[in-house]
Amino acid sequence: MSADRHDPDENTGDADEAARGLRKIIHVDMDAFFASVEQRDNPELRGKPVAVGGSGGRGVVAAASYEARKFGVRSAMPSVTAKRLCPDLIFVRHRFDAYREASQKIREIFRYFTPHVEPLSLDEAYLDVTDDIRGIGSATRIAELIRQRIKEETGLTASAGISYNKFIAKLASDQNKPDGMCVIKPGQGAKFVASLPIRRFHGVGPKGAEKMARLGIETGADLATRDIAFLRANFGSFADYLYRAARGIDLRPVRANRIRKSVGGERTFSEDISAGAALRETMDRIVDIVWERIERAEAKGRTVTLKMKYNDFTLVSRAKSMPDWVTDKAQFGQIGHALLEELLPLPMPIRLMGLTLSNLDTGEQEERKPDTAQLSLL
Ligand code: DCP
Ligand code: CA
Ligand code: CA
Repeated sequence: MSADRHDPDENTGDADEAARGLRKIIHVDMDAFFASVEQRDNPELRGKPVAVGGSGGRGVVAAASYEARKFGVRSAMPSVTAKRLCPDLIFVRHRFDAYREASQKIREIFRYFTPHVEPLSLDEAYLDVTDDIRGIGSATRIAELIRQRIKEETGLTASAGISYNKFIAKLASDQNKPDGMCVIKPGQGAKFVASLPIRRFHGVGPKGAEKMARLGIETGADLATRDIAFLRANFGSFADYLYRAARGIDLRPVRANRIRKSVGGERTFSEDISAGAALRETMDRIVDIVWERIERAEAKGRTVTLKMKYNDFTLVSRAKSMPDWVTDKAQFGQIGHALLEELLPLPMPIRLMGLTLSNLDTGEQEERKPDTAQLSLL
C-alpha cells in the first residue's frame, strides 16, 4: 500500500487503518489561552504584553500573551524574571470561571464533529475524525471549520495539528502557532519527528529533556538512533513510547472518557490478621484484583494509596507518588508492598486492606504526560 492510501486528508474509511495505528487525528490547542481570554474581556489589554499570574515575589506566570513572549516571557517563569525581561508587562489575576466557560464551548464544538474527543486540559483535545460523521470530506477541512467556529463562538483563536496519530498531531498543532494549522501525512511523520527538538515531545518535559541532553539526545533523529534496550535502561516503562515516537508511530487510541480520578479495591477479612506473612500474601491478592481493574478502566495515576482498618475500626493510610505514571503491575505491587512494610509491625490486627491508584494532579500537569499506561510492550 502506498503512503497516500493513508492520507489523513482523505476519507478512505478503511477499518484496517485504525488497527495499524493510522487514524485521522486532530489536535486542537488554544493560543495563549488564559492571556487571550483576558485580552478578549478587557480591550485595554489587547495588543499589549500580558501575563496571567501573581506579580508578587513568589508569583509565577501561568500564561503569557504573544506580545509578552517577544520579550522571552513564558509560562512557569517566576514573575520577577518576567518583569525584568519585560518592564511593561501587565499582570492580571486568573479567572478560572471564564477559562472553564470557554473550555466548555470548545468541547461542544468538537463534539459536533465527533464523539471521540479526549480533552488533555482545559484548552486542548485530541479528536478522532477517522469516521467523518458530518460528511465534511477531509480532516483538514474539519480542523478549519472547528477553528472558524471557535473564533465565532468564543472570540479566541486556536491552532490545530492534523495527522495519522496523537503524537504527531500534537506536535503539529504547535508548529504554526498562533492561529495556524499543520498537516503531517503518514509518509512524512518520521522525517517530521526527526527534525524536532526532543523537549517538544509530549511527555518528555523539561527534566526529561535535560536527561536526554546528558545522554546526547537533542532531536528526534538522535532518539531514533538509540535501541530499545538503551531506552529501557534509561527510561524504564517510558521506553516503548519513546521508541515508537521517534519513528512517528503511536498506537494510542483517542479515549473519550479517560478522566478518571482513581481506581482501587479492598478486602475485608473474615478473621482479623496481623502476621507479616499473611499481610504480604493479602497484598499480592489485592494487587492482582486492583491491577485488573486498572487495566480494564485504562486508568492511569502516579499515586498509590494503601488503606488499612484496624480491628478497633481506626483507619490508617499511606500514599506514595511517583514522578511518572505507574504503568505496570510489578511496579504497582512493589509500591504497595513498600507502603505495607512502612506500617509493620502493626500495633493491632487489621480487618480490611485496600489499595488505590489515583492521579491527584491538576489537568495542566496531566497535560505534560502521555498516557503510556495503555501501551503494550513491543
Ligand atoms: N498554564 C498554567 N501553568 C503552566 C502552563 C500553562 O497555568 N505552567 C495554563 C495557562 C495557559 C493554559 O494553561 O494559558 C494552556 O497552556 P498551554 O501550554 O497550552 O499554553 P498557552 O495556551 O498559554 O499558549 P500556547 O499558545 O503556546 O498554547
Ligand atoms: Ca494552548
Ligand atoms: Ca495546552
